[in-house]
This record gives sequence, C-alpha cells and structure tokens, in this order.
Amino acid sequence: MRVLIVSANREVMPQAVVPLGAISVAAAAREAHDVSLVDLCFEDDPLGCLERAVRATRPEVVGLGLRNLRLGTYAESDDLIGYYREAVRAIRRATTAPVVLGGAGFSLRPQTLIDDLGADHGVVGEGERAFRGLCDDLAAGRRPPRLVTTATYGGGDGLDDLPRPARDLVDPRYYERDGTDNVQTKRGCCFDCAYCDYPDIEGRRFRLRDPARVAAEAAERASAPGVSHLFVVDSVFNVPHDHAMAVCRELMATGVPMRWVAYVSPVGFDDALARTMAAAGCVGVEIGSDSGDDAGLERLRKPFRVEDIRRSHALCAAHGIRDCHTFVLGVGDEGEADVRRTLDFVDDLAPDVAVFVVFVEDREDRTIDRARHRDAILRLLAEEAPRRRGWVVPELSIRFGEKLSRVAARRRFRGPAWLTLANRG
Ligand code: B12
Ligand code: SF4
Repeated sequence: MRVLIVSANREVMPQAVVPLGAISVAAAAREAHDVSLVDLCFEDDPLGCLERAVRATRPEVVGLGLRNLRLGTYAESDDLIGYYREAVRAIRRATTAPVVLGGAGFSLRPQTLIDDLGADHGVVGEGERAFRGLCDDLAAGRRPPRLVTTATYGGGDGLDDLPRPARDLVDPRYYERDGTDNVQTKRGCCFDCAYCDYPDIEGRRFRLRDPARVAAEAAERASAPGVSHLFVVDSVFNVPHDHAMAVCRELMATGVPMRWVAYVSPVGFDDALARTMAAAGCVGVEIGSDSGDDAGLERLRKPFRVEDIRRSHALCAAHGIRDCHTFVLGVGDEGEADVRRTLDFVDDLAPDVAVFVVFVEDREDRTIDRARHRDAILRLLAEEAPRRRGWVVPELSIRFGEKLSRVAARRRFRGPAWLTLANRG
C-alpha cells in the first residue's frame, strides 16, 4: 500500500533536529509497504508543499508526525496546534485516505489531539510496530482501533530486530546547518522524577540495543558527508552503567573518530565512565540537575543529591567534557526563595552552561499544575541570568534565539547549540 509519512516539525531552535522518529517509522513500514516521506522543516510554504506531496504520491494512508507541543522557547503551544490543524486540513484537501497521528508530542495528549485535529487514527508511543500493524490492517481491509500502541499488534518490544532508521530519506539541509546527526542506544527510563514525561513516552524499563550495532550505526553516521557531531538521544545515556561502558568500548573499536553529546544522570556517573566516554569521543553532557538543594531534589524525586551534581561537574572538568545543566523551576509550589537557593548553587558550581526552564505540564492525564509562582520566577531570572556567563533562559530569549543561531551559522560553528555557547566561553 502507498504510505506517506509527514514530519510536520518546523522548529529550528535551539537547532533543527533530524526527524529520527519519523524515519524510524518509515524504515519499519517500508519492509511491507511503498513509503515516501515529506519533511516540512525547511519549506517556505509548508502547507502548500504538503498538499502538493499528497497529490503527487497519491497515498492510501498518511502518517502525520507531531514531535513538539512547544516551541524552542518552551512558549505555549496554541500556534503550534493551529498549524497541526491546518496540516490535517491540507491533507484532507488532497486525499480521502485515512490520516494517522503519531510522535512524542501526540503521545502526550492522544485523546485531545485526535479529537481536536479530526484524525482517523493515532499511534501512541513507539511507532515502528504499531504503525506497520495499522498499515497492514488497512491494506487487508480490516478496521484498526482509533488509537493503537505496540501492544495492539502483539509481538515484542526489543530494539535489535527493528530496521535501522531510513537515513536516505533525511533532508541534507539538517547536516548543512550544524552537522549534527542523532543515534539511540536504548529506550526507556527507570527513574521516577516528579514532573518528567520521558518514561510516559518511552516506558519505565530500559530496553537496550546491542552495543556493537549502536557503534556500527554511529560510525556510519559519523562518516556521512556533512556530519560532524552525534547527539545520543537516550533519556539517560549512562544508566545502566555497564551498557554505557560497552557502547563506549564498541565506539572505540570502530576506530572512527567521532564527537558526541548525551544526557547523563549523576547516578552512577563515575571516573571510569567519564574517562571511557571521553576516550570514545564524548565532548559534552547535558545533566538534568533540576534543583540546587537537597530538599528541592527530594521534592522532585530526583535519584541524587547536590553532592552528586558537584561530583559530576568535577568529573567532566577532569576529563575535558563540557557540561550543560538544566534546572526545571517552579514545579508545584516552588517559589522565589527556593529558586534563589538554586541560583546560588549554580553560581558556585559554575558549569559551562546552565539552562533554566519554568515547568509546564503537557500530559493530558496528569494533574501537576503549571508553576504557581511562574511570573515571580521569570522576573528573578530576567534580573540574574543576563549577568552570568553561560546562563540560558529560552523563554526570555536570554542567550537563546535566532540572532545567536545566525551568528553561529555565519561562523560555521558545528554541533549542538549549547556546545557552541560553551566553546565560545
Ligand atoms: C533528544 C531530544 C532532544 C534533542 C534532539 C537532538 C537531536 N539532534 O536529535 C534536543 C536537545 C536538541 C531537543 C530539543 C528540543 N526538544 Co526534545 N527531546 C529529545 C528526547 C529526549 C528524545 C527525542 C528522540 O529523538 N527520540 C527517539 C525517537 C526514535 O523517538 P520519537 O521521536 O519519540 O519517535 C517515536 C514515536 O514518537 C513515534 N513516532 C515519531 N514520529 C512518528 C510519525 C508517525 C506518522 C507515527 C505513526 C509515529 C511516530 O515512533 C517513533 C519510533 O518509535 C525527547 C523526550 C523523549 N524521551 O522522547 C524530547 C522531546 C521530543 N523534546 C521536546 C521539546 C519540547 C523540545 C524543544 C522544543 C525544547 C527546547 N527548547 O529544547 C526543542 C525543539 C527542537 C526541535 N528543533 O524540534 C518534547 C516534545 C513534546 C513537548 N512537550 O512539546 C519532548 C517529548 C521532551 C519533553 N517532554 O519536553 N530535544
Ligand atoms: S528527568 Fe531524566 S532521570 Fe528523571 S525520569 Fe526523566 S528522563 Fe528519567
């Protein structure tokens, strides 16, 4: 059956990201179907482009990938949802084929979005097996449920029997901009941090890829034209520790030089791992530190304490790895006094980069409110952040925005945006 997959994401802040989810789903679907992909990221007239692509490919099913509910600044999502609504309308103008929604953003609000956008079906969570099963159903004249998951179509949830992402479908402009490609070594997160929706998207149990396969894919990507950096997209790269070690050893065994960054938790990030990661090409880590005092970390159910954050920072410095710490402020009742303690802590820590975000809830079925003291916290950040080197507040465009990206592009900086900031000093 003819399948058209649409990557609707147009966000280029903090940087444009290769649509790994959409190309993973495309790779699985094309084992049995005739798959094309249209990526709207760099198109001047995205809706016109979409309508033309639908008319040209005459699909029998259209999969619309919705990665983000928020803009790069974390601003509210009304405009974005309006754009997704328009995208469904553009598809409907050109075909009567069923429209299937999927992607991380969709999976956080499946019921709301499928109704709002008026789509026929939705894939919640991982798409490889679920979208393939849904296409098989439609091709055989069966009527799939409105919302499907991997479990709808039985089978396992292992990652090694999935095909590699369909990189041949990626728009080369991603690499021309900043040279960053992406790879995944596992899915899931076993931690239970209070506000975090990553386990909702990927599952609460780690599912690991074979380290040798990861390394082969990474080496291939690192050697691809225009690729200078890899972003390891795992929710947490360094847990389980032995898997992270094994991936690093396999990366070294490929003999291909590469530069990569990953999300790291202070849990289990020790000297041996930091050393091995650096030897395997790791040039930067993003750490979800979140709060600068133990009471705050406990409230957020973070599995570490401030001493662990300090130790992680010292390990990065010792092994030449840049560090970027994210702080999620204002969860629930957290107020200005708590935030001041965190800011004092960051002052003292002096990481390469610190990113401050005021919490917003995106899941339709959760009750964690938006930050009650949001405005006061933003006022405080507006005063303090501009004076500190490496402090970034996307929502207030402090060291974040298109102007900075244009400077980076003009000077031909390569790699993840925060790394550019760290390297510029
Ligand atoms: C790594 C990551 C980043 C990296 C990306 C680096 C890179 N070069 O790739 C960086 C740090 C740059 C980043 C930035 C942003 N990110 Co981000 N990111 C992630 C993360 C951790 C993993 C994404 C990923 O690649 N996963 C691996 C792929 C294989 O999975 P996937 O995309 O989910 O795809 C699967 C399914 O969703 C589904 N699927 C996907 N597409 C389709 C299409 C169809 C048709 C179907 C049927 C199914 C389907 O099947 C796929 C395969 O199983 C997720 C959180 C998470 N754990 O999922 C957040 C996440 C996607 N990001 C998010 C956000 C908000 C952003 C930013 C807007 C925020 C910011 N200011 O930094 C920017 C936007 C960047 C952009 N240009 O779009 C949100 C999106 C939802 C929301 N709340 O809006 C998430 C879910 C995190 C969160 N809860 O906040 N991100
Ligand atoms: S914040 Fe990080 S460690 Fe905590 S649950 Fe989310 S992904 Fe896991």
